[in-house]
Amino acid sequence: MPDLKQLLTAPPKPPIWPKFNSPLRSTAVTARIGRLLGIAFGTCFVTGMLSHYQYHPWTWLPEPASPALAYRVTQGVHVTTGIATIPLLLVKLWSVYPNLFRWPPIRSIRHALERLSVFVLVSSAIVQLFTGFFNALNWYPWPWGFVNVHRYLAYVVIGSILLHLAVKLPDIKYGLSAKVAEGDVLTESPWSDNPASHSNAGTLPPPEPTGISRRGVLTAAGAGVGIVAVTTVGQTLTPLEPVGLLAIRQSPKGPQRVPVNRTAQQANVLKVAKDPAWKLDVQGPHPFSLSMAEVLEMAVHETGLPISCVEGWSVGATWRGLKLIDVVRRAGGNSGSSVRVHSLEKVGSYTNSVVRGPQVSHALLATHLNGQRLDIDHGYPLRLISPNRPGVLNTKWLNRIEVY
Ligand code: HEM
Ligand SMILES: Nc1nc2c(c(=O)[nH]1)N[C@H]1C(S)=C(S)[C@@H](COP(=O)(O)O)O[C@H]1N2
Ligand SMILES: [Mo]
Repeated sequence: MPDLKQLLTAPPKPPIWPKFNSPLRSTAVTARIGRLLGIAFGTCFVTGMLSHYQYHPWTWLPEPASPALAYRVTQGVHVTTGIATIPLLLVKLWSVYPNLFRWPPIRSIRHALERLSVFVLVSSAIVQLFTGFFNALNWYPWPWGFVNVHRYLAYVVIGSILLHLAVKLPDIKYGLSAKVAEGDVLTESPWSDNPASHSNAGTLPPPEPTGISRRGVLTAAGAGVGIVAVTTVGQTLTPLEPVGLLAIRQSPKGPQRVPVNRTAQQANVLKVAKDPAWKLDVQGPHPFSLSMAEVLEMAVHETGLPISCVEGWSVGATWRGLKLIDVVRRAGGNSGSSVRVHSLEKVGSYTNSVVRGPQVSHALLATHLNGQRLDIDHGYPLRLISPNRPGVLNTKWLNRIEVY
């Protein structure tokens, strides 16, 4: 491979060039933070793919109905680990950013490619974490749709992490085996052209720490992550609600102690949902319809199920209503049928959803929430609620059901 260094003999270093002498930065510190970061990104990736699957389950493998809390747990873990990863990423970048200032900036084609892969990794990770964070805070000013970009970026992030691990393996091995208080320090000493040999490993005496120690850096990073996690997870782990500073949507903040994703007014259903002539139309081999009085008469089944929003908040609640499977059977279907429930809401992505597989036998058409007739914002007069189902698929303001 032609060597760039031979082509352009290293230009002189600019007269003003930053110096980095902090003994706090070292391969041992970076490798430990990197290990945590890898675990966090891996967890985000796996739980994110689960969320994607539950949003769009395969026909041949419909989502299971149990454990009922699974989506609450996996999506809560996704958003909490994701947000808690932000301080960790910042510390990781702090620990390595002097590498940006090594001279000359590019030494060979191989080195240039390695720099490019680091650039892709860092930029995709930053965009992923920050857009995810703001989306979970319900503030999304970017012009591109969140879900698809977030998923494709996830492939880029995970791919570039794997490449990064492969390239840095020797450094990682060295860093994890070195004691935090000892080991090399990241200085201005020349970076080896050969990434397989560690730059400073063992060539420098351990520096005398000044002020905060390397252990202190790791402890501070851990504390930062812990504080962010604890103040976020309150949006899904009810006992931590009181400290949920970053958890903007919590159960006390909506009617009947459940947050509201979109109100009846926003969905433009205020009038139709209150229409006294409302009825539930059921289509299938034997179509029929139920009046409000008939629906309420059948609404004797009670169950405890959470609303688990894809955006990370969730809250447990008690629901009363009629069993979907009873309606399906009366229409001539059975537990193997598929069902599409339709909302009075007519535009947007919430107008209907499909129930399939085990959920058909477990879903409830709810009329009551936490002991009261459904609030208009929670889907009055009738809404779907099903175990282990993303909140977004628990359609509100139902008026029609198709059994097929
Ligand atoms: C601050 C960090 C993060 C936050 C707050 C966050 C938040 C979210 C939210 C709210 C969703 C649901 C989107 C929806 O269906 O409306 C989601 C889905 C997802 N997330 Fe994240 N995320 C973060 C980081 C990550 C990371 C680091 C990865 C992977 C490396 C990742 C991978 C995914 C995937 C694959 C999905 C499924 C997308 C789909 O349904 O097609 N996320 N995330
Ligand atoms: N018709 C309709 N159904 C809907 C929505 C909606 O906007 N319109 N929001 C969904 C989302 S994203 C969630 S998280 C839950 C929230 O239910 P809640 O508002 O009763 O808490 O309802 C789901 N069902
Ligand atoms: Mo949601």
